[in-house]
Amino acid sequence: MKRFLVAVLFFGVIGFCLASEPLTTTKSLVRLEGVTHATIVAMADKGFDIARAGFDFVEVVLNQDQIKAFAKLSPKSSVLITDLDKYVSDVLASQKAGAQYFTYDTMTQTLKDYVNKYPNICKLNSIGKSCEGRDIWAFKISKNPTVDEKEPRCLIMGDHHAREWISVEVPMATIKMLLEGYGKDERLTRLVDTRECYFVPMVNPDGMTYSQTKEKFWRKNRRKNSDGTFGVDPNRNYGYKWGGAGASTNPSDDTYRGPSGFSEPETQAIRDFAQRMQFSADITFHSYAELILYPWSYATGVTNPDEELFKKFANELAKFNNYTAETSSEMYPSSGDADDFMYGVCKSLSFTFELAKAFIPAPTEIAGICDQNVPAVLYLIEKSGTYGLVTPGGAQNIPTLDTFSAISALKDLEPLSHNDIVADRIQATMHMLAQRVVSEEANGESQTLLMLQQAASTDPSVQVAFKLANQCRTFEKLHSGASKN
Ligand code: 0X9
Ligand code: ZN
Repeated sequence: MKRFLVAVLFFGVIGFCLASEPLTTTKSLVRLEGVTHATIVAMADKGFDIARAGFDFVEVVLNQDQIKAFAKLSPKSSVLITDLDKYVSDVLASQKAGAQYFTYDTMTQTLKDYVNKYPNICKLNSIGKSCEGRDIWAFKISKNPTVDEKEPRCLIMGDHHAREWISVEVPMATIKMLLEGYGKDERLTRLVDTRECYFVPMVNPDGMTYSQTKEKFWRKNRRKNSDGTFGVDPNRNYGYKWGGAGASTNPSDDTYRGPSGFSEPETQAIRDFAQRMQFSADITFHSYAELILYPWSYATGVTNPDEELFKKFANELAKFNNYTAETSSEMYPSSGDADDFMYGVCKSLSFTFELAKAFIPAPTEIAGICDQNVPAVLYLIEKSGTYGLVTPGGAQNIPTLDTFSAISALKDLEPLSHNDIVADRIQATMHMLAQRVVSEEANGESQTLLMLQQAASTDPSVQVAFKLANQCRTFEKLHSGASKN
């Protein structure tokens, strides 16, 4: 009963907070304790800028009047950051050479330098322009980068939200690791040789630049809205399930969804790019909360047909960074998110990582956060060739998939083979391997058979494929023998 009363009071306060528009502009990050999940959902729905939510608490951006109103009801509430704008300028002031956050200009220059230094394994393309006319860069890493090869494709994105500077750093650190490790490290070389990795480290370059230069605690893009306010939340503007829960219709809110789905050039650029490329898997980086989220975002209680696969994959990713893996809407439902579009429309295995314990960690923490997360990104790149086989793009790649990845897919997907689509892809992969064994044998080669034999000796899930390959060889021998007679 007490909980019910508290919930009712909280709803009242939410209404009051919205009715009384900010009298003061200083924004703080506040932790409210003893909040029900229904209240958190209602707050998300009303356009509150929620940074982190748990079972009975929420960390949310509030102005001073809102803080006073909530404090009456949540005596255990505490202000985590008093002045968010000052916090941003302090972080900027504390930057030292060698431990700096990327800006749009330094990121662009770094990517261009990489193309000059590693022309055989990377390529830089603009996939569109932002509201203010900045190029949105997509950086490709793969052997033969100018050719669209039939290899598993994955996409790594950062900075949908302007102030989440750390979300640019992890994609950039992954790029660095792949380029510098190519030809030196066996696994990194294999990934570059057998995958097409795409990075869009800064989806929202205008917002990022505004956040870094005007010392504003800014989240959205820099669209000039029809009522004179600025900004649409790019992560409420994707067209799949656009306009539902957890997205605001008020242009001055931080979670403003825009006038229509894909009204913004930044989300249009990602939409067109993703639909053209048919990615098998993707990660969108945000901050903060140390979470790995997977669809659906737009509502609770809606079935994700690939839930089991997402859960398994997410828990494996979480082993690298010790983050908590959960359904996106468990945090709070929100519609128009990138991950729902990437999975719902593009059928990519799509994850959102909420990095770190703060929106903008101290610059000295950048390296540690990258070290913690780059291995998870490399794992996703690797698994875009195995788990990714269940996606439409992945299925198309089966005929040309490298043998190492194909055998990994048999091992990885076997526990999920009760799912019809997974079972289908396993069959297709086994037949592809058997055909490869037969055609190699016609040329006096046996590398695929030997790899299958070795894997089958330690892993029962490969034994069926090995038997099939042997049957095909025998059949082929009999057949070619018979046709000679
Ligand atoms: O609200 C968002 O867009 C993301 N959180 S953030 O604090 N970085 O703004 C969450 C995206 C995933 N979606 C849901 N949890 N619904
Ligand atoms: Zn975000």
